Amino acid sequence: PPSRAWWKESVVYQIYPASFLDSNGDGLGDLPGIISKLDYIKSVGASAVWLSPIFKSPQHDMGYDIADYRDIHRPYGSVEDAEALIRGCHERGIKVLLDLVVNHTSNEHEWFRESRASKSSAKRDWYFWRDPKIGVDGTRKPPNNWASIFGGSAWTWDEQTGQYYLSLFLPSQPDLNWANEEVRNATYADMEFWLDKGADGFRIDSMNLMSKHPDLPDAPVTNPKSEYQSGALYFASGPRMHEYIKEMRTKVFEKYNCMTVGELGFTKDEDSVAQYVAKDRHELNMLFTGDIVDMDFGPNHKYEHDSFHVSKLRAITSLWQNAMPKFDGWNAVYMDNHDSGRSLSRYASDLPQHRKTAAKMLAIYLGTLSGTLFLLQGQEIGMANVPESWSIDDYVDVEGRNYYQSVLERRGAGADMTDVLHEMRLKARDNGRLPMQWNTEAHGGFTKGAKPWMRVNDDYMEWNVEAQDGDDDSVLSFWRRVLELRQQDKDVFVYGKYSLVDEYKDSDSILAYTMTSFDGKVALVLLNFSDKEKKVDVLDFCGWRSLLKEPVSTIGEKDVLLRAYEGALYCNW
Ligand code: ISL
Repeated sequence: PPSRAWWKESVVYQIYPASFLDSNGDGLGDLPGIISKLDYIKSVGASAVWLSPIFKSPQHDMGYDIADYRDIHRPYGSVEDAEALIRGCHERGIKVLLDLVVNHTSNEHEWFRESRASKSSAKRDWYFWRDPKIGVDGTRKPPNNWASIFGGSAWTWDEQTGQYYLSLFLPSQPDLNWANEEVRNATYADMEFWLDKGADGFRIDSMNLMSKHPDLPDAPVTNPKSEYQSGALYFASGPRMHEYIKEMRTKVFEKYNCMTVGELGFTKDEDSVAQYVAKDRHELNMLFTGDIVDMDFGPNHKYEHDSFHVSKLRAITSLWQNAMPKFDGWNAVYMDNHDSGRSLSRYASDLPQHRKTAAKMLAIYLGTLSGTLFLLQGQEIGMANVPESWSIDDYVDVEGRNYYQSVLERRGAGADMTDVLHEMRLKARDNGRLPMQWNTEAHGGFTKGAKPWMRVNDDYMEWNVEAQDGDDDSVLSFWRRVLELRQQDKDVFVYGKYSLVDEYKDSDSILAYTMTSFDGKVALVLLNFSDKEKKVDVLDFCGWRSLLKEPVSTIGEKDVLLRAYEGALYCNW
């Protein structure tokens, strides 16, 4: 039998607080709004929630720029509201994961204010301060050539003390210096503050960026078109990374029965991943590897064009499903989060004729894989990306807008930007952050106020929770059934052994695999990732039973007919 744990069996529902439900009409979601929907979340089949940052923040990056780890962003509520939320979850058997953003703080955090005050500040070393370089022409240059992940240099000039500070994301998100022991201990204390209030664990933001190469060397030129280069080689999974995680684990995690999931950008290979999650490493429970969300990112940049292909998904799925058992690691199974477009619109289809079928197919894919399952709010009702008709003014996220602006500057005012908007329509972070569509009232019932903080998707009249709740054929009802099956047969799905169906391992449209429990139960998963009807030969599986109502054709004959973007799930028990 597998080694079981509550955090392995959890279905985690990601809440994007700004966009979940506005209870007071100010246009922004809030904690009381979330509290009022806990029964709904439970009814979907979730057993945990992950809250994107709710802490005090000037919101230059939607709360991923924290000014006080022990206080709540006022428009979301108070510390008491957060406590009530945790209580409300626990009463329903729902665990609570908070977003731990400690690679950087906001520039409005007290630590940074002190650090910035003078070169001799006791907290100067809490961040990365460096003298400028002087160019051949005598001009001031950043200390190295690293690019910020959000565009421009990764260094911000500070006039007052005549030095630059490192900010891998926005200038308002200075990187903390984890090599400084005081920084680490202060952070641990803030973590315990929330664990003591009952939080059950953390999603750790940008986790592998916390150890930088001590010399901060220039990065090799990989993008000759750009003045600044990706410094990932020197700031991702750096030399002391594992030392920090082990320390965090002994000093904090082990004192609580808590769950940890690290966000792992840039690092994608099996050996490096094993170092974070192999059981005998005693580091983290699981990771979000970025590969599943960047299958259609361009070679140099997210918003450059590349196409999704089922072979990529098959390779990534097989890689992690097969890898984890080798070192007794654990998968985080997911496709969507707040940093990209929705998988339905990017990897399947949100066209009216396919949308419902495709959303159900993705539910089968996610719901049958081994690991801890993460859903993004709205995924359970088949929410889709913004429509093609939205203009740049409808997008609010800084990443996409910065990119658009940089291309516009390069091309010149008035240039045709259709191609850029098209890529944003697929991949912009706004897509994952759209307000929840609850019903057919104004703004999808997300807010009773006049103006939501960001535009609600145009399709809410048709695609909303209320319309799907009692409809047996809806995406929501389908997700509920899939999650029920997953719970009923954990040994097949959560803990099962994955194996590709040989005949389809090179197919350009079908992803087919089996999941097998330690005691011989087998489930067969067939997924059609093409917009054509496909006949799938299942001779070896004849006589098996369908676990779901769909597809219409049965497995009694030699072939199963899958409609465009249709999935099927069979079992031998
Ligand atoms: O969003 C990305 C690509 O579009 C990623 O590169 C992302 O920036 C990276 O995975 C880190 O993301 C996390 O930290 C950021 C924050 O903006 C993201 O929302 C968060 O998920 C800085 O805190």
